[in-house]
Amino acid sequence: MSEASTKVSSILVSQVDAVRTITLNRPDALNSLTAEMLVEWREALEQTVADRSVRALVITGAGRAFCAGQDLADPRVASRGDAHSAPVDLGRILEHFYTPVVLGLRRMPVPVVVAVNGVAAGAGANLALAGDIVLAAESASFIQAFSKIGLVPDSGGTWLLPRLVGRARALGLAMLADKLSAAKAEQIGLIWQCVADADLASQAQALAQRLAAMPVQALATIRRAFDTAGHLSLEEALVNEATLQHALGRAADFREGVDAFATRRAPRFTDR
Ligand code: T3D
Repeated sequence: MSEASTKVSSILVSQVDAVRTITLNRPDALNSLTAEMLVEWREALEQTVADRSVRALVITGAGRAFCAGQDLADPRVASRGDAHSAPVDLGRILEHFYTPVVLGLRRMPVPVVVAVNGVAAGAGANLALAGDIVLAAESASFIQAFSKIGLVPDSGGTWLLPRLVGRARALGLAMLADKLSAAKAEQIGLIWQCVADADLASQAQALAQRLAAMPVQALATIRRAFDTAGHLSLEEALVNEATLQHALGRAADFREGVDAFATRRAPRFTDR
């Protein structure tokens, strides 16, 4: 008699109307990241880019955690700390497995809502913060766990944290690696909003549905303009804004938005 085995994917993908949801799905390991999971996450992001029916993306976690960062028990991507075993090249691991996910989120042509349902630690915290609008349940928390194991914040942390909360707070978070509550994360501007646990999923979905009905090409361009402006002078930023506005001003969504305003009707945006 043959035994049927069902492979449970570490990444779940679902869709309601134009809102796709990617759920990190290794709840027994606090959704900590294995090589296989990072590849599946990257593939799910690539499929989202290719599917023009998607106009907003939600990222969340299954179970009690959002993501505990790198799976420290996965020998393919984590050194066991054994002095006699050959060290794993963490730089290579980051470039190969993590960077495509960070850039995939940051270059997504539609807005990205992250619903942080529980603890987000290490790379799990910084992948959450790579989203455009980050909601967190009251019971969720953020930990820049890297310094506890002798590493620097990765997955974009060194770039993101000072931009989000300023150098003083970024250094405090990264060096001390203390657990930051969702309420405090909202208070210091690390995330958009802390919401009641019971409301997280519905609020994230409602927000994503609202964004999906907006001119998403413009929303993705806003993200890109903010990311770019960080290293531009005011003069250069003004040039960049003119370039972006030049392109958006020729897009169908701009005509639709202005016409809808003038004729007092609800707009129907289609660009992506
Ligand atoms: O390739 C590379 O290594 C480079 C990339 C690095 C990127 C990184 O993300 S480095 C940072 C890695 N993450 C961490 O250091 C976080 C480690 N985990 C924790 O600090 C805590 O577990 C949490 C704060 C996340 C949660 O605490 P708590 O008290 O709610 O749960 P717990 O009891 O500590 O953990 C529950 C189980 O999950 C436990 O297993 P057990 O005892 O039930 O069998 C624990 O070992 C496991 N677990 C938690 N985090 C990880 C993990 N297993 C593997 N990897 C983890 N990251």
